[in-house]
Amino acid sequence: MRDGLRRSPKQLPPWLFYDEAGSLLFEAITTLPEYYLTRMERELLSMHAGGMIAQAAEGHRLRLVELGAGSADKTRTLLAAALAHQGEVEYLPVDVSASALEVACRRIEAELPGVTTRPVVADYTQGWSLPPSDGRTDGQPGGETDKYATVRELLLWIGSSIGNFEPEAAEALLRRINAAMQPGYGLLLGVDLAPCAGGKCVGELLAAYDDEAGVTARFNMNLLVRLNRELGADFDVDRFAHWAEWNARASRIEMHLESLCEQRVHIPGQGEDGLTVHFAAGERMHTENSYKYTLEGASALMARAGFPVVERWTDHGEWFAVMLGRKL
Ligand code: AVI
Repeated sequence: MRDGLRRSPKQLPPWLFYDEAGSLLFEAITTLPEYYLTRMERELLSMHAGGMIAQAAEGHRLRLVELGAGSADKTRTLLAAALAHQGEVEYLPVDVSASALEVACRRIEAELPGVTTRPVVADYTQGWSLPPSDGRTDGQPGGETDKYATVRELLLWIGSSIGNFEPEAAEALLRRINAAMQPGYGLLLGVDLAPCAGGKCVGELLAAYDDEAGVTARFNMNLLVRLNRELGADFDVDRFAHWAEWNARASRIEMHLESLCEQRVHIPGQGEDGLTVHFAAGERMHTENSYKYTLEGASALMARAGFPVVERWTDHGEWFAVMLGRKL
């Protein structure tokens, strides 16, 4: 954070958004009329869950691993389809928040008997290790009553979370994951698509990041509230404003916090850590990128990371896509 505030232009890392208040605000964002991403992805998952699971399984038993599972709300349709496919399902949600995982797992096990949850508390950008499969290790028969000979993993990275990574970082992460996977394992990726003729327009995209009710603005400003509370900084939140813009060249939505006047902010700390930051009037501090891909761009990225696309599902206007890749 201090490093980012010393840079020009200033920037803060987007993972800072997700303290308790920020996570609640994000949940609220996902229900906004303008934030089509969650709604469209949920629709695609519920319409095609059976096909997604069948394509990923190719006649094998699946175990589902989800990166950044959070409340795992949209995952339930996939889990239900996996239950229909194989009777029992192992589900391994990976998330930094132990409490979010606990709530999600309890709810899933209550609602979907036959699903065994095995939460993995980890920051998935830093690597993680999965517990071995539940008595049905890779390549081993699952027992006399098991009609599936082997277990395959399907990695879920949904919610357009890939968009918050620099494309090179996303590719590097997927490559690392791919290296630890067996041939035949799958990746199901949720991708928000770039504006295009016949698809969403820039105005519709921007509205998703600058909603009427101001929830995204509160989400963005919560960064300052958090720095005040946790580091004793003295940001005056009334002197900053939420700013969202479409960067067509980089194909990303950028969120910023704009200083409404010339001001100084102090962040206390020992020695070098203490910091007084000067903001010019109108100066913007960059807080988040949300990259939007073309279908071709997303397919190419997946292929470069070792997951050539075997099928993709989109809405008629191609606003959002869910893509299935498979390690060869
Ligand atoms: C979590 N992530 C996919 C969201 C997005 O759309 O990039 C975060 C977000 N930022 C503002 N609104 C939602």
